[in-house]
Amino acid sequence: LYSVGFKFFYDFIPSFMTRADFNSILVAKKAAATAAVDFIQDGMLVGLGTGSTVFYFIEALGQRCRAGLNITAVATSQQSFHQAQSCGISLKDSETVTSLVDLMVDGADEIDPNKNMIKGGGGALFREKLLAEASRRLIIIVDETKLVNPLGMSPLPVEVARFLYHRTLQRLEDQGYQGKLRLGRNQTPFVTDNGNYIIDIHYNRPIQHPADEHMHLKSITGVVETGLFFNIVERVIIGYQDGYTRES
Ligand code: A5P
Repeated sequence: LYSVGFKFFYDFIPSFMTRADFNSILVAKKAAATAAVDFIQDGMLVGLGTGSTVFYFIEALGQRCRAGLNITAVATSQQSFHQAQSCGISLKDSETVTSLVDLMVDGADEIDPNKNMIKGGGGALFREKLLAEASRRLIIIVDETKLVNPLGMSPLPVEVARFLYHRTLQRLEDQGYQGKLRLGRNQTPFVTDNGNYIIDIHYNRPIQHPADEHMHLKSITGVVETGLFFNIVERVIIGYQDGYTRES
C-alpha cells in the first residue's frame, strides 16, 4: 500500500518543486489528515473524498478500524474505494445509501477565507459534490499551500459529457473561457469514474463570485458539473510543513 501510494504522489511532483519541498508538503497533508480522524466516531457513515491528502486520512482511518472502530464508508472514487478496501475499512455501495452521510472528509485544490473551493484536480469533483451535498457535515483537509484569496490561480476543472465535447469546448471558448481537455498518462483524454471528460479552465483572473461563475458554466449544455464548491464546508483543517495543524 505504501509503495503504491507514494509512487502515485511522486508522479505529480511539480517541476518547480524540489523533493525536499515536496516532502514537507506531505508532512503538512498527513498532519491535517490525521487530525481529521479524531472527528470520526463509532457507528458513523463516513464519506471518503479523493486525492493525496485523503490518502493519508484513509490510511489513518484504516488503522483505527483495525483497532476496533466500527464505521462504514462511502467512497467518491475507485481510487479511494480500493485504498479503503485494502486498509480494512467496511464500505457501502453508493447505490444502497438511503440516509445522509454523517461526516465526509475531503481535500481541495484551493480554498479561500469564505471556504469557497476549487476541487477536481484528481478528477472526482462530480461524486465529491454529490456526496458532500448528501452529508450532514463536511471537513476539508488541506496543506497550507491550498489557502488562497481569491480563488482562480489553479485551473478550474469542469466535467463534461464526451458526446460532442468539441462543441462544448467551443461554446466555452465562445464565452471567453480558456479551456483545455485534460489528458491522461498516455496522452489520451482523461476519463472520469462517470465516463466523462474534464476540461480545465484557466482563468488568468480572480474568481470574485464563485456561485455566479458556477451557475453560468452549468447553464451550458454538455457541462455536467464544475469544480466550484461553496456554502458547504463546516470545518477546514490546515496542515503546516512543521507538522502543526490549525482549524477554522
Ligand atoms: C479530487 O478530484 C480533488 O477534488 C481533490 O480533493 C483535490 O484535488 C485535492 O487533492 P490533493 O489532496 O491531492 O491536493
